[in-house]
Amino acid sequence: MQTVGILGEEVESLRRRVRAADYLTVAQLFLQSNFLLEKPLAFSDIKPRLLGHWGTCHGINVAYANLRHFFRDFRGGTDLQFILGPGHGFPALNANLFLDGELAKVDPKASLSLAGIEYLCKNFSAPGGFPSHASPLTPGVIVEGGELGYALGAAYGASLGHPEKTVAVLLGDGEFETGTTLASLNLTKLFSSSAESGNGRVLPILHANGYKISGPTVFSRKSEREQKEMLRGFGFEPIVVDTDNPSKWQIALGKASELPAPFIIYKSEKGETGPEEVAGQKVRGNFLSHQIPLPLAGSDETQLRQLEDWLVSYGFSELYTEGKGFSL
Ligand SMILES: Cc1ncc(C[n+]2csc(CCOP(=O)(O)OP(=O)(O)O)c2C)c(N)n1
Repeated sequence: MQTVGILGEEVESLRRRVRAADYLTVAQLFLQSNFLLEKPLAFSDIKPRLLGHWGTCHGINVAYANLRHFFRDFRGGTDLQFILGPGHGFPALNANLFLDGELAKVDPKASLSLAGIEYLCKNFSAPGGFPSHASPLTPGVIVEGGELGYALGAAYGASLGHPEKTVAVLLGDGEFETGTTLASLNLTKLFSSSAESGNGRVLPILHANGYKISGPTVFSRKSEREQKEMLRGFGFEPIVVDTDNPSKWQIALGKASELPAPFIIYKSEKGETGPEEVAGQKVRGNFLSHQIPLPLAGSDETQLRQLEDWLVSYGFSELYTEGKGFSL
């Protein structure tokens, strides 16, 4: 088996990258001004209409950062294509495309500067701006965000005839209840990624955060043994990662790269790194984190301060300095 040695500084850099993406995700959801928190957050800094999805976003940022590190830095630029099933987690994808400079290639206003951060945040989920979900306007997108179900099938399709490519596809455990996704599991029986096949590799990652919009998911209520047996029955070789720890992620990606039909199950808490409890209700680790976890941030002092604490927790001022840029 291939072992992946990951240095302390790589771990630190991955953590910084995820913190930056998380901060920019939350800022897109809530802020219309005061993007660097230069003064205490005020009601006037909050967008008048809060529209977007938080619960899935930290997991997207973790998966994206680790895939990027493994394939680009460790694997020397292997051709990686990333497909996001839960396209409602678009602020996370948008944050990553922004940090990678991919957004600025098609939209120069999204530069890696305060003006670019303002542009990103103000225009998220705003009329004429970035849609709330992944859309055809998103650089590189081949699966839109609005309708769950097609990501896994699209991933197999994208790898056909591209032996150089690995297609990593992040699926939601709610998405995993759609007929389309479940039927697509049969593709392991129709698809080969052997050297002779001329196809690339597909790496499904199931983001099992336990909840969909308004309740628990079926997959995450199965025992781990049942989960693995289900996937083995379809021809996959499951690997479980139950943390956002970069070392464990890099090891899991190393293992996956050695298997013919790997399938990563990523167990997380829905809304991880966000508020634990809002107005007396459990939000983190619950479906209440699915969309906007602090819906009254623009009018309720307690929620506004919770938002401020949440944003401050990422330590963005250590990651970005105006004039110097990002240090990730
Ligand atoms: C086919 C389809 N049915 C329903 C919806 C509405 N919907 C949007 S997000 C969501 C929950 C998705 O849950 P999951 O896939 O687990 O994603 P996550 O928890 O990571 O947000 C649902 C049901 C949809 N977008 N597409």
